[in-house]
Amino acid sequence: MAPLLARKTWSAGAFLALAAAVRGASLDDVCTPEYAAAALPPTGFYDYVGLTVNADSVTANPVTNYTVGPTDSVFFPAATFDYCNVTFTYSHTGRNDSVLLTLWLPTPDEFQNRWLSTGGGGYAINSGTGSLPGGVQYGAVAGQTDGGFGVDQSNAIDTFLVENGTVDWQDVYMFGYQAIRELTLLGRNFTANFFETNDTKVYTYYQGCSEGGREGWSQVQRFSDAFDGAAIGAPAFRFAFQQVQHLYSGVVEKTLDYYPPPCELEAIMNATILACDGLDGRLDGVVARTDLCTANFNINATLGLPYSCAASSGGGGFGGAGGGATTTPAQVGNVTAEAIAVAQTILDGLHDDEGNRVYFSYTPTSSWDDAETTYNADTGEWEATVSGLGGGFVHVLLQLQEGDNLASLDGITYSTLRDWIYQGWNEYQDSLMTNWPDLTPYKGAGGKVIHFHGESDFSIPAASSVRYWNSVREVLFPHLSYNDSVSAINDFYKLYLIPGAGHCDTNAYEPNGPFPQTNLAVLIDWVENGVQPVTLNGTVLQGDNLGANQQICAFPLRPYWANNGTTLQCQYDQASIDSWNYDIDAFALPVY
Ligand SMILES: *[C@@H]1O[C@H](CO)[C@@H](O)[C@H](O)[C@H]1NC(C)=O
Ligand SMILES: *[C@@H]1O[C@H](CO)[C@@H](O)[C@H](O)[C@H]1NC(C)=O
Ligand SMILES: *[C@@H]1O[C@H](CO)[C@@H](O)[C@H](O)[C@H]1NC(C)=O
Ligand SMILES: *[C@@H]1O[C@H](CO)[C@@H](O)[C@H](O)[C@H]1NC(C)=O
Ligand SMILES: *[C@@H]1O[C@H](CO)[C@@H](O)[C@H](O)[C@H]1NC(C)=O
Ligand SMILES: *[C@@H]1O[C@H](CO)[C@@H](O)[C@H](O)[C@H]1NC(C)=O
Ligand SMILES: *[C@@H]1O[C@H](CO)[C@@H](O)[C@H](O)[C@H]1NC(C)=O
Ligand SMILES: *[C@@H]1O[C@H](CO)[C@@H](O)[C@H](O)[C@H]1NC(C)=O
Ligand SMILES: *[C@@H]1O[C@H](CO)[C@@H](O)[C@H](O)[C@H]1NC(C)=O
Ligand SMILES: *[C@@H]1O[C@H](CO)[C@@H](O)[C@H](O)[C@H]1NC(C)=O
Ligand SMILES: *[C@@H]1O[C@H](CO)[C@@H](O)[C@H](O)[C@H]1NC(C)=O
Ligand SMILES: *[C@@H]1O[C@H](CO)[C@@H](O)[C@H](O)[C@H]1NC(C)=O
Ligand SMILES: [Ca+2]
Repeated sequence: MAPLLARKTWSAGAFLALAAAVRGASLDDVCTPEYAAAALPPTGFYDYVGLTVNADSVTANPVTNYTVGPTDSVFFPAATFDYCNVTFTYSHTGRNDSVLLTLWLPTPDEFQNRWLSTGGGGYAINSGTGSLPGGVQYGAVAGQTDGGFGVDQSNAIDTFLVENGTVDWQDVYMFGYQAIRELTLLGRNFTANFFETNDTKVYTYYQGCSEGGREGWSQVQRFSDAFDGAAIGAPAFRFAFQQVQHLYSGVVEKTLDYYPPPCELEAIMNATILACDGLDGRLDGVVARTDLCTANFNINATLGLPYSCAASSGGGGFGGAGGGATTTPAQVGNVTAEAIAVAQTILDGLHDDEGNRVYFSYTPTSSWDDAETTYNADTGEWEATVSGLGGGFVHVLLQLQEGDNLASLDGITYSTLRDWIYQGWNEYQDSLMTNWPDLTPYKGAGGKVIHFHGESDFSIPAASSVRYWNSVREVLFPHLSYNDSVSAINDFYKLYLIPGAGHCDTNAYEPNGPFPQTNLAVLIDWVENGVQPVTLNGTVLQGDNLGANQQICAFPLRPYWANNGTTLQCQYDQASIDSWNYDIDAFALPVY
């Protein structure tokens, strides 16, 4: 007998009729608050996980003909489907809190025994339902959580302090990993009950990018049964390093006392892409080999290059560091030695005042987002911007002051950044850092990971993902040769660098590059049919080649277009592999 039969609280006759027929039922038959409430996990389940679902909170309504266009999302292809929109709240037993889950259920005839957990971005714990269609179109119930942050679900950092000086550890840990775990446990149990899967396995998946990528890793690193498969993009893990490094570009500008107009840095980037395009064997506007770009292109060559950008009325935007409208004057000039020095120092990565390496930077084809200066209309000068992602971390989580950013970068040296990283690493090692390299339990349970990262990512360095993949490889397979360890890690965890892609997105500056839009289909095939991906399926999602298919090489193999740019080869290139390794010697501990 299905577990829900024992728990139902209303008319037994009506319920039994529905339950027996769930697979043949229509959406309208089952998409009701009563039916959904009956599928909530049983009381014993809550005792075990320390959660209490509020049965009175359940809502459910059918939604028909929901449509995703071919380029509406980079994370899943076009689809039109009906779904059941279910929400309910739960609390932690003994606490008086309330966490809201939102679940999108496929229709009974489309359900394929799958559950998908999803995450957010920035300091958001979810993507405002933007990630849920990716599950439903593959026959999965897709879920997200508000982490208990309520109105702050899109900016959880607002909840990380009780008051100045007092950390709200419950909220930090919910954000760190607990909320996604609870989402998965409750969601897949609800799914099994709702669709009466009985003893049939409900495959459990994850999809997320950036902060959502960190959230995915937070599960894979902790729970053997986290997921059967996870598709994880550009994770914001190694959190203290990742957040503080957002401040580095501004500190470089302050230290060198030069504040390049954004157009000047964009001109350097454009010239870099142009110069490096062909190094991968194909002139297509995509720099598939940023390592060859770093090795062969000297940005000093851009000295004197004319640049010109029109004035902007700031029509679209408010915000910016100053909080005002982003009105900027026309920017016309020639690339200066000062701008090149700023750019090169940023590319070299953060070193402390003694010259020891603290972290690494973006690839040279990445747009200079962290370095983007702010125009001060009062002085007519460009000024360093204080990155909110980095400044918020320091202000709130290190200095324990309510608010959302540091007031300025005055007095901050490279060694200050080092010390902030060390403090954040130390204090949030078990909650936010998320770079535990031992994946033995997850691997042992048969879990799979597809990890990808745009090679022109301007917000999380691509080298961050390479470093973690290498850490896992070395920790799990210390006694194997390099090639054997690559083969061993590839059996459950594959890393793909996406040529030309930006941060969790396509890149307007390199429009002909692919994006792995069908990752969930590839992952499902790996998990359920044992088809381990070799290259990763990619699709061009903009520009003249819209819709074209391109395959993406698995690291450490690197792309090269042979036969005059017509044939993709995934090559073993020792110099390229080595170029992703950095000796972080500013700290005594290893940095995984
Ligand atoms: C699960 O069990 C219920 C009750 O015995 C039955 O009606 C239903 O068809 C079963 N579902 C599956 C997928 O076998
Ligand atoms: C749901 O929870 C109940 C009670 O702990 C358990 O018996 C059942 O196996 C769970 N189902 C799933 C799919 O997790
Ligand atoms: C959904 O779209 C299909 C095809 O356009 C149409 O036939 C159907 O009536 C629509 N259903 C609803 C409920 O709008
Ligand atoms: C889903 O349900 C929630 C809670 O009732 C509601 O706020 C939201 O508007 C619903 N969404 C859709 C698309 O029906
Ligand atoms: C729980 O919260 C509710 C409303 O937010 C309040 O009425 C109730 O007294 C609280 N219970 C406890 C035990 O704090
Ligand atoms: C950089 O290239 C893009 C096209 O990829 C163009 O729109 C932009 O104006 C260029 N910027 C500069 C400063 O030349
Ligand atoms: C670029 O030019 C600067 C200033 O002339 C010089 O110090 C630096 O060494 C040059 N960099 C490279 C990589 O050639
Ligand atoms: C930029 O350099 C060109 C020569 O290459 C020169 O003619 C022009 O005046 C310079 N423009 C500015 C704004 O300095
Ligand atoms: C907390 O700190 C912020 C920033 O330092 C300050 O503006 C605010 O007044 C303080 N709040 C209280 C309640 O002391
Ligand atoms: C490692 O594998 C690559 C092919 O992936 C091959 O080219 C290389 O020679 C191998 N290295 C060793 C030491 O066997
Ligand atoms: C690969 O991507 C193409 C579009 O580029 C798509 O048509 C195809 O279904 C995808 N294959 C898989 C296995 O998802
Ligand atoms: C190589 O490809 C370019 C276009 O990318 C074409 O113009 C050129 O003729 C080709 N060369 C040969 C030898 O086919
Ligand atoms: Ca190219």
